[in-house]
Amino acid sequence: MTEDPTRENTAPAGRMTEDPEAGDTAPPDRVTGDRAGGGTEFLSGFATLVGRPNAGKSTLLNRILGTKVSIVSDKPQTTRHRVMGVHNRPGAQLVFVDTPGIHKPVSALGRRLNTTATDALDDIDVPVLVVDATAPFGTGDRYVADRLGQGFVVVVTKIDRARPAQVADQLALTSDLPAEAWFPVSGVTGEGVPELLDHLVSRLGPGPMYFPPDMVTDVPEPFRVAELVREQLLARFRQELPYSIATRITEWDWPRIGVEILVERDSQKGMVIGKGGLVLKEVGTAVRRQLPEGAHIELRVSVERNWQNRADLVDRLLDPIHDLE
Ligand SMILES: Nc1nc2c(ncn2[C@@H]2O[C@H](COP(=O)(O)OP(=O)(O)OP(=O)(O)O)[C@@H](O)[C@H]2O)c(=O)[nH]1
Ligand SMILES: [Mg+2]
Repeated sequence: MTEDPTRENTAPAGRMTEDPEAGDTAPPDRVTGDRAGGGTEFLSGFATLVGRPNAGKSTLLNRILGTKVSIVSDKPQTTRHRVMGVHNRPGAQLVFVDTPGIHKPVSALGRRLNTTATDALDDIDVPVLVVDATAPFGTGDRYVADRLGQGFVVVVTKIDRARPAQVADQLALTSDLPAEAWFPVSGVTGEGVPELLDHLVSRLGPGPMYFPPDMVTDVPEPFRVAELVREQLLARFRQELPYSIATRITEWDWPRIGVEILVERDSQKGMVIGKGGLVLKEVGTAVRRQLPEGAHIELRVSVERNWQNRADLVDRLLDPIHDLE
């Protein structure tokens, strides 16, 4: 680590639901770390996954953690928040931060996603540039790389799907970047992930245990459920509809969970409901399967016209548990 990870502002905001522009968010509670045996200092730090939309950041994070904390889809701009995931080792804690893909924005929503991603790079120990092995390294990737300073890590992912020559090309195309290490990996098979983790852990400096050892993510459960609903919808629709969808929790009284799905037009509302409510039914079933037994999910669809172009609404709608607070 190049910087002192114990300083107060090292930790990104403790809750990813807070306004990323607020700047005064509190770090996660710190738990005094058990010192590793023999008086060795506890090691900790943050690694932020950044890259173009769809590069494979969230898939990689889920693979590292062995559990789904960040939703995934084949549509760009799936991740809309900063999501933290914790990797613990004896005597060390490495906190990963997943971010929205950085892109050329065409809406207030897109601008907000970029801000969330670039803010997450402040005070981070190791930025990890995630590059898709199956999409040529281009100006979009270089734009992200230019924001990272020096000493970052390049991860070329999806190697299970790329030809060896494609992987070699990506490594060659990124070789002039001021990075410290390069790792070909697959977020699907896990190939290359242990080597990446060993490297990141080796770069940790002395620091506190930011999260208790049994805490895998900072994502609150209601937030996760809203995201799981959005993930199911992303899997079912193409073109512009995925960008028009926001989800929010309207009731959280286990086992009763109310989720509102927001779209931008009446025609989209019909599509999301489906013939005879079929789409909603399938979405509810698929989400319920990922929750503890007994969950009762009620889905409702509303229209919030043109919300992704209205900065005031974007701020509110991007916080799926806004109404619970
Ligand atoms: N075959 C293969 N597919 C992958 C791999 N990593 C990601 N994918 C697929 O690539 C698509 C995008 O993955 P995500 O993890 O959502 O990408 P992301 O970078 O988080 O995307 P945004 O959140 O939109 O920025 C999904 O369809 C994934 O299943 C991989 O290692 N191998
Ligand atoms: Mg993502």
